[in-house]
Amino acid sequence: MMTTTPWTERTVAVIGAGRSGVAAAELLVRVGARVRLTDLRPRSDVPGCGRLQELGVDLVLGGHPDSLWSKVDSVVVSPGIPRQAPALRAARERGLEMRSEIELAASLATAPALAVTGSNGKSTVTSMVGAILTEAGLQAPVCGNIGVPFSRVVKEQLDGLRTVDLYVLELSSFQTETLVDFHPRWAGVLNISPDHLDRHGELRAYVQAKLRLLRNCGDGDWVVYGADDPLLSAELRIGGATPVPFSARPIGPGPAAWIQDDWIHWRSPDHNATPVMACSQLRVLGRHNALNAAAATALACLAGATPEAAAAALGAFPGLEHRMEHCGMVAGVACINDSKATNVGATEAALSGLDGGVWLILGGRDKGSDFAPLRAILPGRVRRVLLVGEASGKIAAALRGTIPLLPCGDLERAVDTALADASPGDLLLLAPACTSFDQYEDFGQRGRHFKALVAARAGDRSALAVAAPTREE
Ligand code: UMA
Ligand code: ADP
Repeated sequence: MMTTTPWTERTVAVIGAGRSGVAAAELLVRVGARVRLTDLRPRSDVPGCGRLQELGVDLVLGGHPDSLWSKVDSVVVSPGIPRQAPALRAARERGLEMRSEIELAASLATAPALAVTGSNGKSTVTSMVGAILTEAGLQAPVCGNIGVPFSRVVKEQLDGLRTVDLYVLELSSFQTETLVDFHPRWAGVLNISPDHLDRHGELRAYVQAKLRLLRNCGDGDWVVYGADDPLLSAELRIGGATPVPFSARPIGPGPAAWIQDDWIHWRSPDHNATPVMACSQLRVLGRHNALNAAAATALACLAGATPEAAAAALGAFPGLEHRMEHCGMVAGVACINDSKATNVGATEAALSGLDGGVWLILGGRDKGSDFAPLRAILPGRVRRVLLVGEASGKIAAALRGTIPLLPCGDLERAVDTALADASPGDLLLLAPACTSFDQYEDFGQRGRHFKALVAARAGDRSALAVAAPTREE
């Protein structure tokens, strides 16, 4: 049965036919809107066109012609489209109401939302929260930036294919920067370190974009935040919501999660402090992941889980692919795939938990980052930096004079160079502080390539004969 919604009978232009745009178009059809879906990409590059047309979606592909706007009432925008894009400028000039895909889904959602943002750890924490809430017996689909569009989950709910107690959303800065009415009952802001400056321009705009998540939070809402992050603590404005810090040290007196003597602790809003689990029981690697587990415990317990459910789910949580993923040993050298470390903060976190003997692969496509902060963390931990991809020159300029830098060009040469000289007990770490888009489709493809290179070399040092690249210094 079709219920009338604010979108019913309206003509809506959906900009971008990627995952979000397609899910938004399908949701809009479901609630009785007339949908025009447009993308710069030609029809041959947009999968599923036949199905969309069968649903009645009008496709305008290969560009955004003026005819696109005829009779349009509202516009729904995909997160990957920057504010300055000509299509959005054209919509603004016509005075059209614009909403993000997240706002569209939220306007039709029927359960409360728990939303997580931050520069690093979002996917890990949202997945942990989802696992804890599932353990606690709640229907809590994990969606958003993690890869499953919010609109798809809301449509499945309207179709009667799933029930939802609460949505667990990962939101990127591309998704928070355009929020208007979205109102999470539980918000998590994990940390803020520079990222996506190629899109947001300056750090201030990036920070403001992230903190927009909290604009509608007030009485009765909860804001879980990383209390050890100086930038976040300085900029955070919580208003009437209840602040719930998480920290690597005991913190209080109100509700909080913290780590003490290598245990995760939780103090509930009614002042019950509980030791939840030992960090050594976590399967994920690194101190940052223990903090992620503390943040997830706070969010999930506020949303209805028990500390026991948190301990059970976190003790079984295997970690996500491409995040500090132990992917094999080659002649005593442990290989770790952290391909998702696409900014400097993530690389720092990866290194901060390691003591020494690291062969670090850095590089790829630069996002307007300052690599100089890595200078402080390399000495004593990293033996050699192996440089790959477009950003090699910029990184070399930023790190020169710290430790030896070896320009390798691509991942295969970097892996072989490291494994040829590394000693048993050393560690080969792909945590590149850059995106993969110069050489790969995405971080997943880069991580899988790294794992394949490691697997092919496991146990076979004779296969490592490579010409050593020129030493940078
Ligand atoms: N396009 C136009 N006109 C323009 C500009 C772009 O038509 O002027 C088109 C592009 O050709 C593309 C579409 O618009 O087809 C934009 O799609 P999109 O980039 O918004 O990508 P989606 O496939 O919809 O995926 C998005 C998120 N992508 C981005 O934010 C870049 C996915 O996050 C998310 O999983 C998905 O929605 C579901 O919610 C990915 C990501 O890389 C994982 N996120 C960034 C990150 O994590 O760092 C922010
Ligand atoms: P996001 O979804 O925010 O990109 P992920 O969980 O996918 O976060 O992790 C992205 C990268 O950040 C990985 O390299 C991971 O090892 C690293 N990371 C995870 N949690 C943290 C954290 N709390 N602080 C810093 N880096 C982190």
